[in-house]
Amino acid sequence: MDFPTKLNTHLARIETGIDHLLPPMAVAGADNPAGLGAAGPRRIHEAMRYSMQAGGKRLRPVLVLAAAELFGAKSDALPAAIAIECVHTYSLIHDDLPCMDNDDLRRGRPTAHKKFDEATALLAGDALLTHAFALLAENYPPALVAKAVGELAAAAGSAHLIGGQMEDLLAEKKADATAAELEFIHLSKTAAMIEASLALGGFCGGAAEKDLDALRDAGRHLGLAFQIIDDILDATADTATLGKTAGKDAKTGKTTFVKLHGLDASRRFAREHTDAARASLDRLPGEKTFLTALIQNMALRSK
Ligand code: GRG
Repeated sequence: MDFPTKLNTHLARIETGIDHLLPPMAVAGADNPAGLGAAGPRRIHEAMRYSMQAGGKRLRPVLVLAAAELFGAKSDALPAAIAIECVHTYSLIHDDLPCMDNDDLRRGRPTAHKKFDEATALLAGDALLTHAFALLAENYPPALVAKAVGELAAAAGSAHLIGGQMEDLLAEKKADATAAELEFIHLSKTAAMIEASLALGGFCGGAAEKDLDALRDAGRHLGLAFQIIDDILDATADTATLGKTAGKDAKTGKTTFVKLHGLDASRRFAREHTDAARASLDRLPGEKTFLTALIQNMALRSK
């Protein structure tokens, strides 16, 4: 199967998975104005679905499915793929809130707090984070649950995603963030979740420890390349293409790869990390054509 066909197959599975694996929306009627019932409270489920079903590249869930396939996917990787997309989407909803990045546009749509209100957006993010762990707990055997929950909790917790976001917010307030500080932020905020996506796929596939190491290395390099390219696109692409506000980093004076190193060096760093990610994949068994092409595709992306 060629790359676009395979990618579209994964994407279609992910969209169906999101629809089936998120809490359903109860139908509100005259005798049930809040939409309470078997499906539960309507507004919070609507807000969770609004942000999850707004599109997005679905990089993290595709990585879960593709990594699991490398090893023959002993367990269905779809719930794990949706779980990581839930955590990713929660982080975007919270990042867009007025107390953080205060953004109006995400995935080409009004952000969750603009569409609903701040409290609903906060709760939708909380609910997606919680739901991710329920998906893992409910869909896998105990030994896999323990590994997957530990992996996702570590990537999303205070040492990585949340810690990276905290340091990012602190760095915004000072003009002289260093290259080392910036790399820590990118490793924590961006690369950890991408690394965890490949590791979760590896768990579902039953990967050996040495193969998990190679997957993690590939994820870390892909994550760094991905974030550097995100910085480059923020500086060079337009809002309509990105589906989120472009040029924000320069406007807020934020320290980014582009600000610290310039565009040419940033492009070189992105290429080096992309190459390193591909080299890590080469250490793995199995059919790696799709994952290799995905990494290349991310390096060339325009949004
Ligand atoms: C609020 C806990 C908390 C964390 C927020 C994800 C995040 C941390 C902030 C969003 C802003 C940002 C630049 C994050 C770096 C990671 C990144 C590039 C996220 C966007 O991921 P994409 O491009 O988004 O994969 P889509 O919408 O395509 O899924």
